[in-house]
Amino acid sequence: MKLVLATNNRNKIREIKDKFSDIRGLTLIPLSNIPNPPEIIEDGATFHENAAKKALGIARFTGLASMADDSGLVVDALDGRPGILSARYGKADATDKDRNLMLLEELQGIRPDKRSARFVCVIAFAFPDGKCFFSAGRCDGMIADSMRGKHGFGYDPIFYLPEIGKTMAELTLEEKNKISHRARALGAARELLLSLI
Ligand code: ITT
Repeated sequence: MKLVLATNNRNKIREIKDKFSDIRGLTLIPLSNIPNPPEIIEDGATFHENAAKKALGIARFTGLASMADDSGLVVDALDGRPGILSARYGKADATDKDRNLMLLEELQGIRPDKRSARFVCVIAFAFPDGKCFFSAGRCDGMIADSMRGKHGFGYDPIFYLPEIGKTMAELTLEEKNKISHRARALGAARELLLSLI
């Protein structure tokens, strides 16, 4: 079975490949291998809506099954921000580091017990006929008071896991892929994939 990964985020692709590489009979096709894919506007109101838009848009365009990931960081003290806007939080030309520093600034003076946050990931599988299936995962933690760690991407350096005593960016890919929101969502998605192959 061929499955197009409807994402432009190379870090997501790495994590997905690491999780699915052992599935026999599954060929993962990165979006970069598809000539002139349509631009998908992520204007949905939820992670589910945006994941479905990305997966359906690419499934219809390629005529192949497609999988998309919509994910983000939900911070309780910020009423859920950045949430679905995680990739675009802050200034238009902001880097991951800029976004992390901005969040730390926004949470300055907030006590540790009020710094709870979670990563959320929704995976959508879509088919050219318009059928769409979802799986979701979350990972709970808190916002650290500084950036730590060199692995991962996005908000990993400021996402602290109290039970492990490290930020997500201090975990190797293998360690992150045991506990992350994406790993959990992919675990459920895997069952669906296996039933389709
Ligand atoms: P695609 O839409 O092409 O998949 P994207 O990066 O724009 O790529 P999203 O719209 O789903 O993806 O935004 C997800 C953002 O949430 C991502 O850019 C990070 O800032 C953050 N994020 C998601 N998962 C993360 C993770 O595992 N670690 C750190 N940050 C993460």
